[in-house]
Formats: sequence, structure tokens, C-alpha cells
Amino acid sequence: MKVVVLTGAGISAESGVPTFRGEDGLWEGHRPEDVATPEAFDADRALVQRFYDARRASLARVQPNAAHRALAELEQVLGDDLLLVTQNIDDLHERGGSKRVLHMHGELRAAWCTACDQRTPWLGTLLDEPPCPACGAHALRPDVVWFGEMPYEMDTIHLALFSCDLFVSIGTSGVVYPAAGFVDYAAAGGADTLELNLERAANSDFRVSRQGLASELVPAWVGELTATLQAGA
Ligand code: BJW
Repeated sequence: MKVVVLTGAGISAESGVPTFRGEDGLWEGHRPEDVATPEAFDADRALVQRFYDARRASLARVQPNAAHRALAELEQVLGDDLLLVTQNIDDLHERGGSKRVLHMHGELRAAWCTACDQRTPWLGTLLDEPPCPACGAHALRPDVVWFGEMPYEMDTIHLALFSCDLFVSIGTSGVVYPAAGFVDYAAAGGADTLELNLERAANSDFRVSRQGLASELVPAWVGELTATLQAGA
């Protein structure tokens, strides 16, 4: 059985990573589409670098939760038949044990040189405008995808969506495209669709939608799927 899982900020909420559009949202009253843009970066580089430096540093204070760990267990069962796509820029899936994760909106622990286009693992700060390790230019920015920019790995994701048997969306509000359209792609390709979220997402065209905490819903669903696969083996 081929499964594509899409995760959003909700899966990391119980680890202590703020979501974007909740009451205590990450951008404190600003609409993400107003601040997460290349234009906002150009207007105030220091503000944006400081914001992402703080989020990168905060990774050391959070841990993966039961939902991240359950998806790592599912990878052990399904192997290459699982594609885990995350919109999150944290590294909690990897630290939860997942080996293959597509970060479609980039990663906090990476920097992108806008002079030479090199992407580099990055654990430190960017506010101090350090030189690019590849070309020496002082042109590094967080390697994340802002509004108006192309998300990563779209060809791989679209191919997987068209050929999967099941698409599962976890902890995402379903308002940001192209991720919000994945349910339609998968359904058009004949896949079953399942949503696991605190509340119904904006794009809730899922055949089944379960509401609750990711730390409870995800391990329960992984347990069910694993039992079904073992019964059919
Ligand atoms: C829990 C929980 C718990 C809480 N358990 N659940 C008009 C129409 C359609 C599209 C457009 C349009 N105008 C412009 C566009 C395109 C635009 C877009 O979508 N805009 C909309 C806002 C209208 N998109 C883009 O520009 C994208 N690029 C693009 O489209 O390129 C062209 C292209 C087209 C086709 C194919 C390929 C390319 C780029 C989007 C980049 C988004 N970037 C950000 C910032 C990343 C860096 C950073 O982190 O700072 O990505 S914005 C932000 O939103 C971040 C997230 O990944 C993303 C999604 O947020 P998410 O994860 O859904 O979080 P929340 O907070 O919204 O929701 C959390 C959910 O969890 C809630 O439902 C809670 O209930 C739930 N929850 N606790 C379970 N314990």
C-alpha cells in the first residue's frame, strides 16, 4: 500500500512549537502572507534574520512527540511505500526517527546563498551576515519558502500523490497552496483520503476526517493501519 502523509504545524504544537494561525500564532497578529514574503525580507533583513535565528535556537528546547514517533514507526513498516511530506521547517520528524522527509517549505537548519544558489546546513545565526561557505558572499538567508516562492520537491510530491492508495493530512489548516490542493490531486488519482486535525481544515474534502490531538490520533491511526497490513500479509 502506497501512502503519502502531509504534516503541518499542528503535529509539532504539542512539542511546544507555535502554529501559524492559532490564537497565540507565531506571527503575533500579522497575517503570514504579509510577513512571510521575500518583500518583507528585503524591507527589513535584520528583523527577519533575528526572527528565524530565534526559531532555529528554539529547536534545542523542543522534543518530538508521540505523533512524530508514530510516523517513524510507520516508515519502518512501509519503507519506500511511505512518502512523508512536511510543511514544517523544524527537524522534529527526523529527531522522531523518520529517515526520509521532504521539507516542502524548507528547513530552519539550512541557509541559502542568494549569490551562488548554494544551500548549506546551518546551525548558527544569520543576523551577523556570515559569509557563504561556498562563495564567500554575505548573502545568506534562511532556506525557507515564503509566499510567492516555489515549494521544494513538487515533481516528486505530485507523482507520489497520483500513484498513492491513501493520502493523510495531519495538523494543517488547509489554507496554503499548493499543499492545500494535495487532497484533490490524490483523490483524482483514485486515493482514499483522511484528515487528522484538531478542527476540520478549510480544504476538508477528505473522505474521512477525525478531530483531536495529533499525539493521540496519529499513533491510533498508525496502529490501525499496521494491524490491517499485517492481517492481509
Ligand atoms: C492541531 C493541533 C494538535 C493545532 N493536533 N492539530 C489565491 C488562491 C490560491 C493560492 C494563492 C492565492 N494567492 C496566492 C496563492 C499562493 C500562496 C497561497 O497559498 N496563499 C494563500 C494564503 C491564499 N502560496 C504560495 O505562494 C506558495 N507558493 C506557490 O504557490 O508557488 C507556485 C506554485 C503553484 C503550484 C505548484 C507549485 C508552486 C508558497 C507558500 C509558502 C508558505 N510559507 C510558510 C512559511 C514557511 C517558513 C516559516 O515557517 O516561517 O509556510 S507560511 C506558513 O503556512 C508556513 C506553513 O508551512 C504554512 C501552512 O501552515 P499550517 O502548517 O497549516 O499551520 P496553521 O497554523 O495554519 O494550522 C495549524 C493546524 O493545526 C490548524 O488546523 C489547527 O487546528 C491544527 N492543530 N494543534 C492536531 N495538537
